[in-house]
Amino acid sequence: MLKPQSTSTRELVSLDGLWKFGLVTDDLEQTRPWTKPLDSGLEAPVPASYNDIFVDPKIHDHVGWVVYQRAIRVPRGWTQDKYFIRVEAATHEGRVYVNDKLVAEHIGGYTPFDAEVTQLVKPGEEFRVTIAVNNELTNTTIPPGFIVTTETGARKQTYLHDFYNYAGLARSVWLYNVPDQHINDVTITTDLKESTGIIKYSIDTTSSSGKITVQILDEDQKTVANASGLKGEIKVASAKLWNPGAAYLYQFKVSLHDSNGTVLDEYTVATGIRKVEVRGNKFLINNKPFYFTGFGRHEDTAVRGKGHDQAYMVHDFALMDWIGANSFRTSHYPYAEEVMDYADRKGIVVIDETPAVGLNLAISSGLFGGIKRETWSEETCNDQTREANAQAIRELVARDKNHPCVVMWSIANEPASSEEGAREYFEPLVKVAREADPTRPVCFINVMFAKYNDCLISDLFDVLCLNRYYGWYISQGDLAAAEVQLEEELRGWEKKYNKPMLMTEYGADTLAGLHSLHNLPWSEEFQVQYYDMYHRVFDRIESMTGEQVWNFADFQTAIQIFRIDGNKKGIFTRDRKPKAIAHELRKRWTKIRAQG
Ligand code: GCB
Repeated sequence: MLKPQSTSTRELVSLDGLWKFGLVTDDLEQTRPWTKPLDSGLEAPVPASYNDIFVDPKIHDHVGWVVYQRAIRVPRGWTQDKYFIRVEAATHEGRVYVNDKLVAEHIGGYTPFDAEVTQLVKPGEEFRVTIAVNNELTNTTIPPGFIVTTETGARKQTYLHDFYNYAGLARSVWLYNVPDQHINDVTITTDLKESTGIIKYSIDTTSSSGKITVQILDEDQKTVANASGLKGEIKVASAKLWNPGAAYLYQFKVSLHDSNGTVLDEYTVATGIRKVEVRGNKFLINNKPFYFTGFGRHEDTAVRGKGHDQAYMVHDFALMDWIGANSFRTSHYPYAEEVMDYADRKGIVVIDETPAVGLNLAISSGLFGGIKRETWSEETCNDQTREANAQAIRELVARDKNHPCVVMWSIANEPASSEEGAREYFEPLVKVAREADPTRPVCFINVMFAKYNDCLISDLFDVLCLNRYYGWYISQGDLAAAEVQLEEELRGWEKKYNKPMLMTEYGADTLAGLHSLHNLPWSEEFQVQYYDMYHRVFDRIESMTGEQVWNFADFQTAIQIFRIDGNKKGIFTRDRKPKAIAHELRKRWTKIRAQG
């Protein structure tokens, strides 16, 4: 799944902007809205979630299909080429129609897919494209959800994860071409042997006779190595490494030639040479122990919902740099590809997560009292759910495998890992992840109910990633008791597993501007005390390998009486203003950063 790119042989046309937009309130197959121009009078921006754009509650709370439509012209020069529409994300199911014809279907809301247009429309011609998007979640989707019918007969989407079910076309849409004979895929892994960087690569093309050459360019555009053939190992002497906080990117430039040496296709992958390894209870990047500081985040802003926004992206990274963070987790789904490219360039370390969240029927938005049913059963998360989860892992790895910023895959957040059936569900998925990428560590994110003696799957993974809320959901407000509980538990994990241990979530809801002398939960003072307590404990535990606070910023959730306009555990408010804790974290993390 190579990201569309402009090269000497490829072009791309942005389809971002306003599209005609409409809700589908009757059966999609009966009404066939793609067969005619949409006449709802509505236009929706792409990229953006549609929910908060309009003021109509019917749109905000819609369950089912919506449609986006616009006209596109194929550039007249594309006579020798194949051309596609790339949808970077349609949450959670997308169908692309070219005029009256269905050309692509994709389930999974956060990974890209293509619709080929070549045979249907000639260069120079205009056509109508309709993208239908469905936001429904069921027991066999990832993430899962349940649709209920209320007393009024309305259909309502319920789900177990703690962020609003924003939907639509939240990322870019492109029209792009590739030459008839082209480069299909590039896979790059890197290693280190003393000061020599090793780049292992393999290339897939559609050409049976074409020849491949590879050129490695440094940041001054100087060629530092060459290779040829579909597979190989390239040595870069005295390599400049991709390091956390100090990114260095080589350009891995692939050319496909015919037998006369004429270039048929070209594609370039930004490549950071670095080595990631788990050794004992250490997480090593370039042979040095790495301590994660940073965040669990969300793609979430006012009005746009999950819509990708370059201004917020750059601003958020600037805030992460200001506060001294070196990493984040893409909680709880793959983020826009632009974010991964930017993290590569900025030297930010990423734990890359699938959308497998809410696989735990005992929890509702971090609180107990979810649906009292077994999580792993025929009626709930079953073999089909697991297959959707496997597909989400494969698609995530296929999309992000070449990013140096990605140091670990997280295949699920807080599944019911102590419930019977968890091992049967996860063992095959760990295999899928390791087959898709044998080079990176694999983790899952453990929930507070599945402690070291209860969790049935932790031994399958490389790193222990824990979300803990002592002092918040447990021993609410009592930080002295929480400190004892936290330390006891971390020591228990350390003794049993002796693996690198990472706190991937810990936090307290905090209303910006609420102050108290009495350590009152929800006050800014309490949030400071809460984190102070956790950090005292972490500093006493040898195998702690990092701390990612929950959450970078306040974010929107489904309606819950314990959420006030969303989750307020942000270090920053939803509009990115610092709470008191931001200044405290900055002191700690800039010190850790300075110590290297
Ligand atoms: C969790 C979840 C996260 C929630 C958080 C909370 O454990 O992983 O998605 O937002 O708790 O604030 O309750």
